[in-house]
Amino acid sequence: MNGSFSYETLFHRHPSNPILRASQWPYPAHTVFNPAAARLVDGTTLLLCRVEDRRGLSHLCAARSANGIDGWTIDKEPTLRPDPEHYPEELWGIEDPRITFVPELGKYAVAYTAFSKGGPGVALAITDDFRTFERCGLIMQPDDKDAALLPRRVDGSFALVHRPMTDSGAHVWMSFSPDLRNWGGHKLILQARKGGWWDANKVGLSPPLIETPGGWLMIYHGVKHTAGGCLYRLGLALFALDKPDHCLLRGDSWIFGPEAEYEREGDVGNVAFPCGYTIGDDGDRINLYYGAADTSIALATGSIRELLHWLDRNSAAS
Ligand code: BMA
Repeated sequence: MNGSFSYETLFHRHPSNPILRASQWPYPAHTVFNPAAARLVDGTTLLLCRVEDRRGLSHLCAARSANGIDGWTIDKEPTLRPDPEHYPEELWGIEDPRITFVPELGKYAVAYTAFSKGGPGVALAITDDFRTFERCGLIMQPDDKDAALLPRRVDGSFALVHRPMTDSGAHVWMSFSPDLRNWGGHKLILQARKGGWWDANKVGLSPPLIETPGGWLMIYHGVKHTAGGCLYRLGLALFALDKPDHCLLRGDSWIFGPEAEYEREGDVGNVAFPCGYTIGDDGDRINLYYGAADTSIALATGSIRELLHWLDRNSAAS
């Protein structure tokens, strides 16, 4: 390393960050963070935001914008509330959604964390308008979170990326289902590293997988435990297109981490936690929406081509 050495910047923070805060909400909200994202047919950017109230419990609320940056129209009331009467697993709220458009259904699948008495598990709901939702209930029992569906079947089965917590740590798994309700064929697809690594002990999917000609690109978060608390940062991995449970490449360094003041300070400092992205008309620009310090919502943009190029040059084949 010489004095001119510097790391590449793959994601650029938007100058108007944070782009959404609780103070903009049309009803009382403590914090807004960890949003799922989708680009609707008319080009509107929809964010399904996690909103925490002053009981400490979360629900989901949709915000829509023509340019994905400002001019947000926020639902006047919670869009998807926990429904513990019918779904007891939602007793302590619903959190961290991820949206996948599934052409076969002609609908969006929203995977989210349901916070039950038994811990956090993965729930799934289907919608075509983000106004009414058909719940599938809990599809992965606690402790499990950080889940997203793939947009199409793999060898005849739907595929779900998720992150169960086990005695050996928190690693990323893929499971398969014929009907979105019964799940099996579980495969460990990305393991947390050990020791001093930035992604030691705990990794999880961040936004849903990104389909590229070279494979499924995964942006994942790694959690480093330090004397000063946890650090949430992002890394890259690539999985085979026809075998998405097979990891082709994994980057060594993190590519994005908490640096800006709004990521460093908040309810949970040192957290940059994306749950969604949109892709620009050129098919390359990626708009990454993330929760900053569990307090507000921020945007960073990058190029899928550059992410893949970086991964080619900065990974050990897995
Ligand atoms: C993770 C998730 C996220 C949260 C992060 C930092 O385990 O629960 O919702 O943003 O911790 O607090």
